[in-house]
Amino acid sequence: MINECRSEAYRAWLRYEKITDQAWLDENEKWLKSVMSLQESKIRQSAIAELKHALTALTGSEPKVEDAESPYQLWLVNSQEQLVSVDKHLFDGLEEDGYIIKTLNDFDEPKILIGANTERGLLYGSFHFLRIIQMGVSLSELNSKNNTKNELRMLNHWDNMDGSIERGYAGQSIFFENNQFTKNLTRIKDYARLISSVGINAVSINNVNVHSIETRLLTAHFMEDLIVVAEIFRDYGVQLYLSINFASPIELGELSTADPFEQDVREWWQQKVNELYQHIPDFGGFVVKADSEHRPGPFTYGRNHVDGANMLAEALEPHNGHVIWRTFVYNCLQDWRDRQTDRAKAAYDHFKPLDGQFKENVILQIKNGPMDFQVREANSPLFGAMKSTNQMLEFQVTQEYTGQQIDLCYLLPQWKEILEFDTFANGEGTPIKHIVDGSTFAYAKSGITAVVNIGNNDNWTGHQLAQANLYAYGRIVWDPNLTVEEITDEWVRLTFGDQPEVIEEITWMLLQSWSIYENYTSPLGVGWMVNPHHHYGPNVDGYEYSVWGTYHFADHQGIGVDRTVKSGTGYTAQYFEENQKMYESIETCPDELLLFFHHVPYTHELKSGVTVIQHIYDTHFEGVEQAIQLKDRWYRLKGKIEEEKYENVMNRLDRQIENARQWRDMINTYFYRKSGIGDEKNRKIY
Ligand code: GCW
Repeated sequence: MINECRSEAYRAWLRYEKITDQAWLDENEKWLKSVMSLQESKIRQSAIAELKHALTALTGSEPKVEDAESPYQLWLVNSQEQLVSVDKHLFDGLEEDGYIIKTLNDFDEPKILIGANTERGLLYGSFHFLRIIQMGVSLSELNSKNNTKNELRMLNHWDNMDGSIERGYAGQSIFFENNQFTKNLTRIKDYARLISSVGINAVSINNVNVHSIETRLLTAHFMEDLIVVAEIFRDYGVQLYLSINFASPIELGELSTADPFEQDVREWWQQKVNELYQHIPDFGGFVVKADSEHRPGPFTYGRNHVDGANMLAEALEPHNGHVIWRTFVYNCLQDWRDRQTDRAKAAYDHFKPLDGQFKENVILQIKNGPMDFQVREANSPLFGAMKSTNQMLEFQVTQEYTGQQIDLCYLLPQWKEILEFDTFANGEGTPIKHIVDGSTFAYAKSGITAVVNIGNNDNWTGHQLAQANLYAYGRIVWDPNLTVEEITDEWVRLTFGDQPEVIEEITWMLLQSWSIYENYTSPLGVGWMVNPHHHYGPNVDGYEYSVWGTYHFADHQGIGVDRTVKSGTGYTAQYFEENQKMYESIETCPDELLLFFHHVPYTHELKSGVTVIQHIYDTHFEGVEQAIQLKDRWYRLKGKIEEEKYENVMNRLDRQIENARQWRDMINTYFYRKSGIGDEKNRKIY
């Protein structure tokens, strides 16, 4: 049963508004009255439940579900099934999760086929079919084959068992409260539906910072709960993973060491893993943050990442489980006086030399940038740098550094840029998307993951429009070749319906929002300048004299981090030659990353002809104007969209404008005072 009586906002992009286009219904409704399916797998039941629920809502009448042919049906067919009337060649070229949606016009009373090799494929095909309907496409000539590019399409939750969420901006955890699992399983099921509708097939449910209570997730104490949650996800084709504490054997009081070279320790993990798989045979594996930001790891015992990861991999291997080992490893106790240590270099320096030594079932999880999910930073040079080690990409959907779901910041354009970035790892034309989909170096397993942005707020994401980030993430990971425009258009229509003005305004707002946010925050790729700890709002020197390795080095003459080989930290050398050259020289380094790679005088002229200092002033004044424009645009939608959604966004836009003003004035004032150079346009600076 699918929850029907929830708010519009809760239903997100699965709201299935009644179709009012009578001409479309006259032509197509005949296919929406009967679903034929011969099998009864759990995943199939999820697909059928969705179709029933959605078609009822969309057309006003409930379709029959039948196991025999009748005119004009919707057919769900797995290629394994013996269904004589379907030509088996139609399935040619379909991969594991792929599906075909085709109008079978050689029948007198044509059918629509949703076909796949797996039950999961049928579920994805069903969700896609429902999207097609809502996009107003005629059903009479459908013919599309759709394979995903990424095997692993994952979400990481940073949820703690006390119910809090690290970097969560949409309420509390939907999994945990008071150091227990929640009793609200319906919400988890609705979440499983939501994410499987965009193709997500794996989730880790607890924070990568595994504290003491979460360490016990591996014990019998929580096994029953894990089994239940795994089952809810399984019915939607989603595999369950856990983040683990490398020091578990010690913290659970069972051993005195966690040294991966100790036989006791290895056996301990094997036994834990065996127990888990006894109860959850399709368990995905472990996500591991080790020797990173004070988390325990193999370094304590003089071992390295290979030793640590391979020990866990050995335990998981017999069960087809995976170790997802994070590369977010750097010195978080840096001396700010030391200008040679460069946090951006750390992941590459730690991991590149280990290429080829990890077991087949280890995947390195690499953040998109070498620093930490800034509004703009360079792409990690690790992508493609390890030919013989499985790699996956980590994005951040939760808006830690991009407005915390108070400010609007639609991240799809950023992700698209990153995925298309040419690494030159295998010559020209080796974009990051082709590294992490495994095609360039034939990785055994790879894909994309992201820190998710949901919590138990009624609308899931705090900011109504932040739902777009979750939707877009799933869709771009399914197929990185989709365009920003296509995905955005889908989300807007599914969530807000098809009034042209509504579509136009919201699309504009989403597509401008990343650049607006960048305009009023830290300039030209230098990053940070945020308030320490919570990371919202401006504080130019908040991290300047800290241990975190996150500096801008502004003085009275200039600003930026010199990461060149010639005169700086030498970071540029981590890229393949073409990119190395591009970033090394001020002439060819793209302006938007200028201060990430170079320290320049305020008077340095950008390619636009404007000086750095003037650019800072211009973008910060403009950013506030643009934030106000966002509000003006939204105001035009009053009365045209559902009240609760309207108010939610309006309220946040007011806070965004306030935040933007704060950024503008602090940044402009700071740099005016540092540089002594005034604004050419004489605007108000304090
Ligand atoms: O972005 C930083 C966050 C930490 C986070 C860490 C990580 C889970 O500020 O809150 O810890 O990265 O990715 O491990």
